Amino acid sequence: MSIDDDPVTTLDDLKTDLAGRHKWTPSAGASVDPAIVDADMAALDRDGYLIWENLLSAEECGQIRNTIEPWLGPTGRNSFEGRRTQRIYSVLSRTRVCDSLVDHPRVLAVLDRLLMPNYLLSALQAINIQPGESAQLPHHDDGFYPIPRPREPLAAATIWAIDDFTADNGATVLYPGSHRWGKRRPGDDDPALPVVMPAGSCVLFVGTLWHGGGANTTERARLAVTAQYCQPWLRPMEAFTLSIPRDVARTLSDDIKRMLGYSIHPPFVGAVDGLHPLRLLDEPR
Ligand SMILES: O=C(O)CCC(=O)C(=O)O
Repeated sequence: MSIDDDPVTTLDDLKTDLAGRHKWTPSAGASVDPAIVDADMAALDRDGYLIWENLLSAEECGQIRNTIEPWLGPTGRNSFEGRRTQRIYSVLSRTRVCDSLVDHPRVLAVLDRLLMPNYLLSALQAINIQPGESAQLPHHDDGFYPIPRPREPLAAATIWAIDDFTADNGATVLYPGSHRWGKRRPGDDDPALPVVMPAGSCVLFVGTLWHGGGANTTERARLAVTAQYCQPWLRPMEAFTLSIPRDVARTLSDDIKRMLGYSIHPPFVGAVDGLHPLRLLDEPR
């Protein structure tokens, strides 16, 4: 074959994976029964969110709490972060205890269909809403990207309840169906749904769904962990390739490595020196 036998005449001709050594592989989501994923996708399309109850055991929630609680300190810098809300950013660079939330097969099975291959982890944060906190400003998570609505979601979020979520302790409040709205914002007449779910459960919603943290009128804090994901051609909220040393990255699951940015949106987005970024992890330490 001559070097002239492979002409590229349109951008579509460049959509294939150029990687030789590091070919794309299916995610852990491939282990989930496609009929189950079909049902999840139907709920997501209709409502903009879906809830999975009791994915984590009480022991797993306890382990996450014990790891995170000692780090809880200052409260938010504005009312969006929450003046009575404690946030731990970049959880992935601090502990391995939440990895199994980030690459949970049920989550990845949905993301595999919702987003383009090699979607990225955009944030991994713990959010502890303390007593007396008021409701957060409603927002949609991909609203930080300046692309007008209505449109397909550019991102998706999971919020994992580490405490029981109740209607009065700060459970996330969703506006069902609002993922289809155009420019408008939620008003007083729009039905708002507090995501009441037991500890260990997870709500996943698309980046176009309006939502916010709820008011906490109880005497106890509400702890959650949120993992957020975005299209592979967007800039994630947290710069994980800068915050996670390569020695740590080498120890992570293939799915998490891919979601941190050790992957490519073909043909070149995310490349390092023209090559696949996973080569950085192959190099001698
Ligand atoms: O903590 C929650 O329930 C939601 C928080 C949230 O949506 C955010 O901070 O962007």
